[in-house]
Amino acid sequence: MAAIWSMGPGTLEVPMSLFQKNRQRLADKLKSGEVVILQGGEDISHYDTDIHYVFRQEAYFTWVCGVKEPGCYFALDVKTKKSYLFVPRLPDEYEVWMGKLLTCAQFRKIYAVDEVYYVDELHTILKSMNPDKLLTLTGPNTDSGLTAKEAAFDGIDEFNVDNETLFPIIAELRVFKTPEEIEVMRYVCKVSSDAHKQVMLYAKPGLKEYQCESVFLDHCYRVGGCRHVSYTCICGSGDNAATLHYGHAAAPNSKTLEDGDMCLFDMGGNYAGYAADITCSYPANGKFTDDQKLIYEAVLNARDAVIREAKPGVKWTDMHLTANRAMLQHLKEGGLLKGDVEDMINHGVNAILQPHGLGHLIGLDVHDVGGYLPHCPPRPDGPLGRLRTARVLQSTMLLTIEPGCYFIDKLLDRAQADPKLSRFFNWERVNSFRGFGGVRIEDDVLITDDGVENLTFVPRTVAEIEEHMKNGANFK
Ligand SMILES: [Mn+2]
Repeated sequence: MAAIWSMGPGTLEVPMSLFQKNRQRLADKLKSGEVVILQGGEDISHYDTDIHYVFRQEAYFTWVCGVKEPGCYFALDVKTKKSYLFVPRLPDEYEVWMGKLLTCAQFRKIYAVDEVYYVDELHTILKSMNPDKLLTLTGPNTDSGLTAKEAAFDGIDEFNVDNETLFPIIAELRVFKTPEEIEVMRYVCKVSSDAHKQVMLYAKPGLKEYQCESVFLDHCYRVGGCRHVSYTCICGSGDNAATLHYGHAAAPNSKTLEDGDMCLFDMGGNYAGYAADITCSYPANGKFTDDQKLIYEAVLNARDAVIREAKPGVKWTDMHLTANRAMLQHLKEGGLLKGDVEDMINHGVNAILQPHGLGHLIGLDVHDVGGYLPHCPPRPDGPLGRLRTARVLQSTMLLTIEPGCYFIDKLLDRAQADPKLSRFFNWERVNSFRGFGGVRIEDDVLITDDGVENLTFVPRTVAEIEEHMKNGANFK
């Protein structure tokens, strides 16, 4: 029987052939005589205690083998195309506290790798392969500024180690999703979309933001088998919706939803390591005011413009500006802005109202790798430097499209004080939106041969949202 992983009936069965294919794609890019060695994630304890964070596997490690346990290594011999998993040799006592110890043969079957050994055999087995080069993985994560942790083990200095070849190759491969990976992304986006729809039905004035968060977590886990979400849920209502990374320790989604608030809920489930990242914005009471509708539809126009125009060959930086133009035009028609839209962009009005980039690559990391690899367009100077990639779109890339419009006091004050920016705003109108918060609309989309496939299925128009919040209890 083909090896699969799932969280049980009703959840997606992920075939281990997904990871076999990734290994094949990797081997095809490397030379005979090279052996890849990756080190998986380790269990991390809460400070000095014996309590651990729920383990999350490192994403490159997941990409090559899908292994869920901590403390492992993985090797791929390019000459033979054979895959090797190395698991920790755990003491008998483990069985008393943690359950049955799996044998190497069992691991081999579960993960459909060619051979399994214990980590203490790693050095000997690698020696027996007699590689010309041992390829380790290290390189910059251009979103976090951190560095991928290179494999290390006793005796590695006896090998000819090359830590430069692998990183750009494997990061580039991760940018392009296989049909098997796209199936997992479809699933996790559907589960996350349904969870957002449940929150939308539940939300009402008087509830806490974290109560809405808990409905999302419940649906993702109970119905979709997603033990993790991809990032800390951002559940801002009212003015909190203008805090881009709300929901952190000092602002833990703890405000009460008020009648008249907009909600901006940015949440995504995670299944088999694959991330969703979806944002819905709607009135807490289920009915848009004219002002809420104006801002919402400005952002929706931006999203629609990108969905219309995104396709292979198009630059992501151009899509960002397409979104900005559509939004600024709508705000101008709504009386918040004045002047020429191109002029506004040249002076940075777009970055006052939407300080972040249009979106990002998504996959095994929510801000997925490959945004600025050496062969790609470099990070632009100036305001476009905020974008997480400046790449040209290609088929089978997966990205988020997430335009937004926020009323952030600090940025509005800056614009008001700067004559070059100030002249584009109708301040009487704009100042009446201070405290409004903001709107973001975020979809996860696949670039196809001639456009995009949207993997997100939530009510998006004003009419759809109002209908769902009023009558959506039996949604499918
Ligand atoms: Mn996002």
